[in-house]
Amino acid sequence: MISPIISTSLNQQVQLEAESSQIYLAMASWAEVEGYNGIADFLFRHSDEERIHMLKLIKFINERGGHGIIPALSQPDQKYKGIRSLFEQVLNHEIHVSEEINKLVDICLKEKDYTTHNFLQWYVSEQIEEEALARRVIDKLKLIGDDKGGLYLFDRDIVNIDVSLKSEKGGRN
Ligand code: OFO
Repeated sequence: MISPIISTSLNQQVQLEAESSQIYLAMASWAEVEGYNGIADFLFRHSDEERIHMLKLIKFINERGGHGIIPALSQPDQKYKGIRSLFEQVLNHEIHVSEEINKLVDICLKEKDYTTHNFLQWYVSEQIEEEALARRVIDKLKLIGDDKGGLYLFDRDIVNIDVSLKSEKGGRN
């Protein structure tokens, strides 16, 4: 059975994962409207992944005798200055998520909740991958600079960045 403090903290993370899903969904929709179909697909997939992260938390809280609370969500930005700044926003957001996961891990240790601590290790590894992926995308965009042709090819090939990271790491959820 999880303690009230663990339950509250996990539910805060449910909200953050749900907000992440919404943010990437808004980014995906913007990218699609702007004609970047490859980038849009990449972001739609990431939005789905964040929803899975949220569901995993809800199920865990409920299994451990708590109550997974479905949060109200704030509306994300609908417009973005450009592809590079969009991915810089992705990276900053993922860094923020990692910090919040680390705080949760810390709370588990203080509360001596080793079961939840163990459960959270999946999120710790996931965040390493998500940050690496965002950094990899930004590195490519730095190389491309203002070259429109380069951006066209990037939009076509972004699927491979995701796939190559997945195969290096042995699969992502
Ligand atoms: Fe990308 O954040 Fe979930 O864990």
